[in-house]
Formats: sequence, structure tokens, C-alpha cells
Amino acid sequence: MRGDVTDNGAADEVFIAVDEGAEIGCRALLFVRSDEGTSAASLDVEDTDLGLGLPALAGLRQIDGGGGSDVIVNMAAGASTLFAGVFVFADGGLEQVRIEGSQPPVENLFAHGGGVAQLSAAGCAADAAVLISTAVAEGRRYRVDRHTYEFDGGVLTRIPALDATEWRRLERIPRSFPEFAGPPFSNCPDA
Ligand SMILES: [Ca+2]
Repeated sequence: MRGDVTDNGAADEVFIAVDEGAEIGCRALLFVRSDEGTSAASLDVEDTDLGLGLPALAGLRQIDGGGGSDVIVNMAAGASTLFAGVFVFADGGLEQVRIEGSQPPVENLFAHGGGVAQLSAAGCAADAAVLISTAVAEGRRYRVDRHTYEFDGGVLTRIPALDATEWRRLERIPRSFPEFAGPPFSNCPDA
């Protein structure tokens, strides 16, 4: 995959390398190679399952509102939910965006998908904010909870005053709430 992650005006090469025989922490790495050098970030946590075609590059988008393109990586999969991480280039290196209040085993991961009982989604809101949303079946409709996070350095910090809850029928959710309309961050600006 190619894009200007380092924000130096030229396209960088973005790729993942997996070596199942390497030490934990080094078995899966994200690389960004620019004219000026190569940066890496670990995609490997202790219980990472490398056997399902993951981690995998999911795309480049402008998520934090500035600098280079941001890298979306599908990191883990549940029964019907994918978990993505976001990596930004800052201070000369690749860093995984952290999510305030998130906990292992899905620490700093954005859930997407689900079944008829519950759906999860993540996407962009105005002013470089990020929405992390869930839709939970309640009778014939779904309760949609949308939480807004803003970047504070490399950490997404929740803004409780912007929490919002609405109810919709399932088929109306993607039209009403764009973060549910496609893969994680697909409503964010093209990088
Ligand atoms: Ca950026």
C-alpha cells in the first residue's frame, strides 16, 4: 500500500511483515518506508493470533485532522467483529493511537461489526473528532450510543458532554450514522 504517512510530500511504502518464529512483540510489524528512512511499530501483543490472515492493512485515511495519512490495520477478529488499530506518524516514528479507558484484550482497538443483538462502529466526526458507537437491540429498535473522542497528543480522549443516544430501526442505522455504513473510518477524509 502507498501513501504519504510521513507527510514529506512523497508517497511512502506501507507494509506488514509477519514472522511467527520471532519473539513476542516482534512477530508482526507495521513498516513505513520513505525516502528518509524506515519506521516500524509492533502489531503483536501477547495473545495475538497470527493464523487468520491478521494483522492486515485496511487502508489509509486522515483521522487525526493533520499531518500525514493515518494507517488502519485490522488486528484481531472475534466471531463476527473485527478489531482495528490506527497508527499515526508523529515525532519521527509510527505510534499506535491510544483510546482513553480501553482495556485488554481489545485495548486501543476499534470494534466493527457484530450480529443482530449488537453492532459496533468507529468513524470520523467534524473537527478531527472520532466517534465510537454501539447499537444494541431493544425490542424492535436499536439503541445507538455514540461517544465522541478528541485527540490529545496520541490519545483519544472521550468528551462525555458530547455523548448521544438515539433509537433507530436496524435498516436506518447506516443512513443515520455514517460510521456504521462501511469499514472502520471509511467516512474519514481520503488521505
Ligand atoms: Ca494524520
